[in-house]
Amino acid sequence: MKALLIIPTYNEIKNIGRIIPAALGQAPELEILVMDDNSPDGTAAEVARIMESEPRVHLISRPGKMGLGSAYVSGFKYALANGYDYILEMDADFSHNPNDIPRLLEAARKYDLVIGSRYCQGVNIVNWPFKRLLISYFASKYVRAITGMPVKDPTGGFKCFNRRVLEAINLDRILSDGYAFQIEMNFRAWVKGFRVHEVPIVFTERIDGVSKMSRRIVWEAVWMVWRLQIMKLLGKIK
Ligand SMILES: Nc1nc2c(ncn2[C@@H]2O[C@H](COP(=O)(O)OP(=O)(O)OP(=O)(O)O)[C@@H](O)[C@H]2O)c(=O)[nH]1
Ligand SMILES: [Mg+2]
Repeated sequence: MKALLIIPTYNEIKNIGRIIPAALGQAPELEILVMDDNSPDGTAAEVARIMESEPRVHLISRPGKMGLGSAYVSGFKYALANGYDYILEMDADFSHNPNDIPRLLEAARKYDLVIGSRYCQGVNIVNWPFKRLLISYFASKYVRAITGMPVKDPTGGFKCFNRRVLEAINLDRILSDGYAFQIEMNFRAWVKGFRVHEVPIVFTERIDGVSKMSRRIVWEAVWMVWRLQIMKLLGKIK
């Protein structure tokens, strides 16, 4: 069984050197692909240094900040081309706890898409301002109300795909980039009839490094769910 953990990075120099060993320690068969967008802080150089002694780490450097969604799409294509069976997503900033990786992989034996969920056992978020928590929580309700997709945490970025799912989805047709990207991947997998499952995780606000959250990313998600649902009704997503 080959598993690839994709970590997108933009200016994560304070986290990358710690998150890589923390993740590699979770499973002997796990490899890592860092998707870096030419971080000005030298994140890619740090990854290259780690790679000198760690063959389980891979790096793709893009010329500039091109967005989270397209970073994942490039990573997915790399994973498919290189024969990985399970493809995981995780942030670099320790918001996702690497210790949860084995539970995601375990569930991925039975399900096609496993989502680490902040909202499947109450609300599991540490250190978020109340306003941000409210937006995220009601966003998840909103997505469900519009699309009917039975996922409690549709915007989360800690998940594990079986390669079957990524093979079935036309990755060149993905429309969205920020939080909407996570929604869209879940939606397309669910519409195709794949088994989607959530496992509870605790999400912790980043301690080091700078957030790339923006209003644009939130608004993209607000209208994207309508676009996705309308495309489904028109038979353009099936
Ligand atoms: N390659 C690449 N990675 C990105 C880009 N934008 C964000 N990332 C990475 O994607 C992950 C999630 O981004 P964050 O900035 O943590 O976004 P967030 O979790 O919504 O917000 P905070 O945790 O508050 O910072 C982190 O590992 C980022 O470094 C991008 O344009 N390109
Ligand atoms: Mg984060």
